Amino acid sequence: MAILEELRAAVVDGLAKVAVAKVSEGLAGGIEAGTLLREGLIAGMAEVGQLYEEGEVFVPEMLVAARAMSAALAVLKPHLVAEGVPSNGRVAIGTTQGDLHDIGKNLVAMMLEGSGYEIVDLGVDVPAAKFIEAIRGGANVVAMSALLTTTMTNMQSTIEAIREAGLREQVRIIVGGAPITKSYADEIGADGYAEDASSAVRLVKEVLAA
Ligand code: B1M
Repeated sequence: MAILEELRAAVVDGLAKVAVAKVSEGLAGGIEAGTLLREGLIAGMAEVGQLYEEGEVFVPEMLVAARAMSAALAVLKPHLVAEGVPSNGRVAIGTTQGDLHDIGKNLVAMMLEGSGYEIVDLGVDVPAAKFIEAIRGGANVVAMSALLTTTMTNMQSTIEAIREAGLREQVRIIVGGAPITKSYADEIGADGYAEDASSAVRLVKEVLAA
């Protein structure tokens, strides 16, 4: 369908107004919200993720694409709810306590949202208690971001607090951010590490399937 292809292309090219218009056009033309989500928005973000991994686009293009996706998703959301399109899972995401960097975290959240996950964005400077509250509220995945060597250690104390609260078995915990490595994630007992936003989408799918 031409409209789905145009919607996908609008996301890839980061054209928010076009993406919004295509979603409205699609809905008016009787295309189901779930189809617009999967074959337009998610397909577009998947392509952007692929282009990023191949070095064909960089963070600015990815941010612009994610914003176009978010703008279109805002129009689509009430229709998705009405159609009862199931969420792939609920992800509580936040930057660890003491850390105010949120550009990367927002990018990860937008990519996940575009891939069909429900996002509980806890913001920046998030204490362990807030992650715990989100798990009690039904989050299946906790995604923590840290950009400072001084705040990455709070990932470990958060995991510890989740364990002490007796909730470790019911949630998958993944981590990312510039100073984080796979070996650090293993050392602190996280379930996974993602280097960038597109691999975070793959990782969430993997940990939920495990
Ligand atoms: Co700050 N800062 N900063 N800063 N800042 C860094 C991180 C730094 C490396 C700069 C430097 O010195 N070269 C340095 C950290 C040094 C260190 O700890 N080793 C630093 C410092 C020191 C500081 C302050 C302490 C400076 C000061 O006040 N003296 C201060 C700390 C404030 C605080 O947090 N308490 C500070 C403040 C700030 C600003 C507020 C000015 C601003 C943040 C604005 C904002 O976020 N709203 C800022 C910025 C912009 C940066 C740099 C320049 C850029 C960060 C960024 O947004 N990158 C950064 C230098 C750098 O990284 N080159 C720097 C783009 C973003 C898309 O990438 O966040 O890495 P990134 O996210 C990626 C991946 O890491 C991954 O996916 C994303 C997309 O691909 N990812 C995840 C991220 N989170 C993930 C979570 C996941 C999975 C993947 O979940 C599973």
